[in-house]
Amino acid sequence: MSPTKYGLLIFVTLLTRCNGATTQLLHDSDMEAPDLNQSWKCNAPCTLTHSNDAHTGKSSVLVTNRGGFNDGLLQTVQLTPNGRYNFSFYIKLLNLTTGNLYVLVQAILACPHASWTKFGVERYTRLNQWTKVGGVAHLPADTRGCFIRVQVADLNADHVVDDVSLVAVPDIKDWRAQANERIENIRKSNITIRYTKRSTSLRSVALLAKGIYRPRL
Ligand SMILES: *[C@@H]1O[C@H](CO)[C@@H](O)[C@H](O)[C@H]1NC(C)=O
Ligand SMILES: *[C@@H]1O[C@H](CO)[C@@H](O)[C@H](O)[C@H]1NC(C)=O
Ligand SMILES: *[C@@H]1O[C@H](CO)[C@@H](O)[C@H](O)[C@H]1NC(C)=O
Ligand SMILES: *[C@@H]1O[C@H](CO)[C@@H](O)[C@H](O)[C@H]1NC(C)=O
Ligand SMILES: [Ca+2]
Repeated sequence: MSPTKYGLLIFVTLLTRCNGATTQLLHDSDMEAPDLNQSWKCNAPCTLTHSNDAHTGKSSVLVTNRGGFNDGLLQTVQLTPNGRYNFSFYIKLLNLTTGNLYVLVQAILACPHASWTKFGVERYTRLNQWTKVGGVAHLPADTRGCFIRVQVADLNADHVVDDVSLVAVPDIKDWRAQANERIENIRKSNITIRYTKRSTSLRSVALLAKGIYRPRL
């Protein structure tokens, strides 16, 4: 590496650090490391291999031969009890059980001493397109032995996964103040309601006006 490039790398690294709160907690989160098996594991039977069908970079992980509904890609993690985290990944389904058009995909944290934490659910994940699954969730009080998991509800749905991310999200301490401010702003601003035949329920329109309800487009 040239000195200039090296300097730039340090600069970018420092910049990322100073920006804070975005430290990636997963190992090999982009599936580019030569030895996939060092960071990623299967929950019970399944086979993990590199695929060049990548979301970013050169490779992703191909998950095949899954032995059960809950089996699939996992990585063990050490997290703060009751913490707030963002867990997400990109998935592309390569096949489905014949007759199925879509499948439920979930971003889950499983801890042996607590119930599952759901970070994201994509009920209608379709074939052959990269789909992002995940979001922010609160952790249980006991986070010993937890692992993040990519859960695909069709046993025959082989898939590739890339750009898995787990980061801590700071707690919003003054949430009440922020909520009040938001309510004030909504109350004082003019509202434009566009009524179409598709907005069937008056309740939806009312919630839409309040900025609470967002229609699925
Ligand atoms: C990882 O393990 C799988 C078996 O689960 C094997 O097929 C694959 O070659 C291994 N990959 C590496 C890089 O060792
Ligand atoms: C969670 O992280 C993903 C990946 O970095 C990002 O795209 C997404 O916007 C984040 N979600 C929230 C709610 O912060
Ligand atoms: C999914 O595709 C893989 C290879 O691409 C194949 O081995 C497997 O049998 C297929 N499964 C189904 C249910 O079609
Ligand atoms: C709301 O609409 C009224 C009437 O058109 C206008 O006088 C007022 O300035 C608007 N207020 C805002 C905050 O845009
Ligand atoms: Ca990648």
